[in-house]
Amino acid sequence: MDVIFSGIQPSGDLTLGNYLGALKNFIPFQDKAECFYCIVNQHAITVPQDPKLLHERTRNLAALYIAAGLDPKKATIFVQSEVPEHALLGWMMICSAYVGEMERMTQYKSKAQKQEKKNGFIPLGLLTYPPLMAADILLYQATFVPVGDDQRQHMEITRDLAERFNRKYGEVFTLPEMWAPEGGARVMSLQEPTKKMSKSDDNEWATIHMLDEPDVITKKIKRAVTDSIGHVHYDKENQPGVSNLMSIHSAFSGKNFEEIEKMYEGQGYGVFKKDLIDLIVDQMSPILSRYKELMGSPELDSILDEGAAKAHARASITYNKAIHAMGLYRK
Ligand code: AQP
Repeated sequence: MDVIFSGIQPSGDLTLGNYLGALKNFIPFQDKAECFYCIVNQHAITVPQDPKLLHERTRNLAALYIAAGLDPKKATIFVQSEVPEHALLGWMMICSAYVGEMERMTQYKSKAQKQEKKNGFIPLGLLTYPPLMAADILLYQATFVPVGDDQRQHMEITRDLAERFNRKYGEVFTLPEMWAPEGGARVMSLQEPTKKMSKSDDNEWATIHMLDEPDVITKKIKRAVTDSIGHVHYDKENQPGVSNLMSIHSAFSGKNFEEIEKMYEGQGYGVFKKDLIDLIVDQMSPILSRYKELMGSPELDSILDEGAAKAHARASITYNKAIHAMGLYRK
């Protein structure tokens, strides 16, 4: 049976990018594989976080996982810092990694630049993010990892680190495959469509959050950058804004780009944007209502307690194999 692992950082309010690139794709695996879905709070602290907010967002994200359709009876849902093997194996992975290959990671380069500009320093955790992510995945011997297209490079380094460890110390880890939605699904900023939509973007108009109320979604789509060409046409180079909106339409409507172009032939962007708003609101509203119900219920803590125990039981098996392979044990 396939084993699935994935996680999202509680580093801000989840965006449509996180939903379409990751969370939405977690759901179907529950019925055909053994699934581990983590709230990766130790990844979130690779940049400075407000402790109170981080605590709140960790619980909120768990509620959002469930509101979006994850079923704790089918999938193990847990918080990364509650399963110590993540940090323990993470350190072993750091010691197997090379500074040069970490410095080549594009996410490191862009986040490091942003942090240096914002705070005047680059947190070391940003550089060691990929080995921790490798540990997350390898602990569960995951066969598939559903992530957005932006995580491709991190998935490659995960495989490299696993292969390197296996070659040097013996076969301990399963080599995981990335699972990305068809077409790659990278949702771009609504204001700068050549940049990915990110939950830590300071421009509120750039991002649709999963928990935005319908009137907010309407305003944000209406304000989304397009162009003066005036045709609904997929051309990432010359019409990046419209192409991004078409990708979002396609993800919600299930229609391909040709079908969408035909639907709006001879019409301006107004009708297209209005339909897009309806599509997003129709699918996101039930999630918003379920989320509000869950936040007020005590159920959430027992789900996470149980999830941490199940994840720990599984992770400790791989961790023990890894420390024995590496000679990191006494008896
Ligand atoms: N714009 C996006 N399009 C498609 N997928 C995306 N993902 C993120 N943004 C997009 C996918 O969401 C999952 C969780 O991401 P994460 O929280 O681990 O970190 P991230 O990729 O760094 O996401 P953000 O929103 O950009 O967070 P911040 O701003 O905190 O860095 C991953 O599977 C990712 O591919």
